[in-house]
Amino acid sequence: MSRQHVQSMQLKDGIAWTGIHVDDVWKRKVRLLICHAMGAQPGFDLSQYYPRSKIDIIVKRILHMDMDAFFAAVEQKRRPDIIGKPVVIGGSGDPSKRGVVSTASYEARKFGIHSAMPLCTAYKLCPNAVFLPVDYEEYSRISGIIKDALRGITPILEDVGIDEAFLDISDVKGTSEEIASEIKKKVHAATGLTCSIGIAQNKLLAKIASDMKKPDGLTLIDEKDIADCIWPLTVRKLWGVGPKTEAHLKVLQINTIGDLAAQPIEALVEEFGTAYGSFLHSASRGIDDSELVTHWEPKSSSRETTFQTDIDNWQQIAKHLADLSREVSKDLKRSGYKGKTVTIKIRFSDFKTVTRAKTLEHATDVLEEIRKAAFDCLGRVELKGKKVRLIGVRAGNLEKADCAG
Ligand code: TTP
Ligand code: MG
Repeated sequence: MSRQHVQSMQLKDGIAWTGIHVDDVWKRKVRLLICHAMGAQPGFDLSQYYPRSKIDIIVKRILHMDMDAFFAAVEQKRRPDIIGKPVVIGGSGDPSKRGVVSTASYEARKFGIHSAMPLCTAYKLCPNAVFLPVDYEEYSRISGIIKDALRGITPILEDVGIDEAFLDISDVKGTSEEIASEIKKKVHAATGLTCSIGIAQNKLLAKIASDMKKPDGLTLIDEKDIADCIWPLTVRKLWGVGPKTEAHLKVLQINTIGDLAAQPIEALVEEFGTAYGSFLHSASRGIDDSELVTHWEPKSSSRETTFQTDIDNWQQIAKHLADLSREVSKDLKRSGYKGKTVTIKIRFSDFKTVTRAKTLEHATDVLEEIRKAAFDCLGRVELKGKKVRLIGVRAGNLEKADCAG
């Protein structure tokens, strides 16, 4: 165990032990060793004696999953005629109009097209690409299916974005390769799409790893790989380093993660302050003790509908608004929350979107109150001569129902 960082740790019954950042091979050995020292029989549950959290400090195995060219892949899946073609998703899908690229299929990326590029630039690079509008509702639906499939592997999941998640697989049976293969199979069976996976001892390294062999990749990183695999990468690959920090570091002639790791902590603290300077110092060495965030208090509860055909009939609009209010009320009751602000969203056929909000005196989950507020809001939207593509209702400013008045 000569490579391991050793720190002293005292286990519950007084056996002196060494807390260690172990790689995959050592994980089982550490568990076995503890069990052996306790004279344990097969089937013995170590967690009865040592709190899970303490053992996890030693043996964490974190997996990061990120879908490949997500929005474009969803579109290619539902329109087989555009499989294998350069596909660009962004704005209203019309490159002669304003808007930026949300994502591009791997075929389109060969032309230099990437996220956040103006649609008109993408068109110049590849006029034959298929340009499509963003259908956020559909991507969210597929995202939900993917997260459900992942929860079948472990409930210890942090939902970090529409197409990515962290899973703590420390206690999942099987090798890292077996678990990754199981996830890829499940995601593909549920959606027909591919994903890339990174596995490491913490979130920071797992996130970098999942991006290393895209698409349909699997990368395992452990401590001994940091110098060879992580240090040559640009500082932007570190989660938490954005364009501003990148520019700041460039001025200091720090371009790679290795350049950053070579800096004394004092220099980074002086340049970036105590918190961020220390973060940069640890991150560049692959150190990250952050836990998975598996539960968030909801900020709002919302429902929306996109119509097959745009509508301009007030009766129809009113009916949908009433239905959505009913669903929001049900969702709130189910989750035990009440909302104080009701907001409606109307998207017209030209993709212009307006929102109107009403704040109530008390937080509520009562259908009549939500519906009345939604209709008050609708009365403040100019509908004349316009066709509606989408309607949404949201209850925000949430309070726990048992605390709300
Ligand atoms: P990413 O995972 O960053 O990109 P991606 O899934 O399209 O491609 P990759 O294979 O490299 O992971 O983002 C997920 C989705 O989020 C992406 O499909 C579209 C959306 N998105 C934007 O709308 N704007 C952006 O600037 C980025 C980066 C992503
Ligand atoms: Mg992705």
